[in-house]
Amino acid sequence: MTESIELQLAQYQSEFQQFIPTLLGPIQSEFAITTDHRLTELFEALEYSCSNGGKRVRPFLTLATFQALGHTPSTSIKMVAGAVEFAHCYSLVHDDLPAMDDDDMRRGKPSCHRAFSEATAILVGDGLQARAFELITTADFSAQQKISMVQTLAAALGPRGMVGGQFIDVCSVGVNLEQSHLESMHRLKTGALIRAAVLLGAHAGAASSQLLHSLDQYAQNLGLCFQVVDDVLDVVGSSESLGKTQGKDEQRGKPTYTQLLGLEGAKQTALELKNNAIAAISDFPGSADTLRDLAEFVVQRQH
Ligand code: GRG
Repeated sequence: MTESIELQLAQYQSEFQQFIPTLLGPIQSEFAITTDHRLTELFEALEYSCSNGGKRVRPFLTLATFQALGHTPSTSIKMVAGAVEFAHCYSLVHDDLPAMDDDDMRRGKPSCHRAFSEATAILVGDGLQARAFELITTADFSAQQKISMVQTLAAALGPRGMVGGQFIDVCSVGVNLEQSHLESMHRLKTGALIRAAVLLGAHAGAASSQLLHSLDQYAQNLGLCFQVVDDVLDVVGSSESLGKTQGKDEQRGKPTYTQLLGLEGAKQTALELKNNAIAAISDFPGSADTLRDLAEFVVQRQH
């Protein structure tokens, strides 16, 4: 992994931070004759939930895929990338709720329902998800490209994607899952959105069906790799570096790769998945180097 991927990500993190007001849009809407001042708090909570602390891997993947296809980043692809991150932030806000993972910390600060209220956190999640789709529809791509992006993201977030994976996760506390079941849960819960991040970049970049297939293989391997590394970090990381409670999965009796394969087995699996991801785009030119570096980053990350 080149050192520059970390620098590139750091640069993108600060760029993303500055772009948040544009992504959220103004409080005023065509529906409100005058803006109710209470909406200010909702917007504060929305901004809080997508502000600093995130690695921004998913939107960066969208941009890197678009660039791998030979395009220069535009405001429109940045809006699509923002949509991907908003969908991710929604999932984190809802995942932290008492009825889900019940976590008080996220990205090194109190989780949304702790900083505001449970009702606000539910609405923030719903609001971020809706805004994600609005961002895609207002970006400057063809109608067909936007339909493909909306379909891809909706499928990734829905019952056959992240929500389905989360449901299996919630039902699996204290259950010993076989590896194949653990894998399909993670492919849905975490993998589906990472896959969508890449596929949205591919649709925006008008990838041919052959390139789309290679990028999809890359994304599926990377998505699963990301969650295997997450399981490893839940064991070896610290709450400080993770920005959330370490050891939570084990505490709650959740099935994980480390529990199933041991720490070394899980690390080995992550490496194999990373290698498969990179192999899937071996025919791509140098413009895909950022995607290769990102795969290395995912497996070597410390938080
Ligand atoms: C619909 C009520 C309701 C709930 C749905 C959507 C959902 C609950 C749960 C999503 C599942 C989830 C949160 C998976 C975790 C994926 C994961 C590994 C998150 C951490 O991602 P990072 O490391 O985080 O990229 P940062 O903070 O860097 O963005």
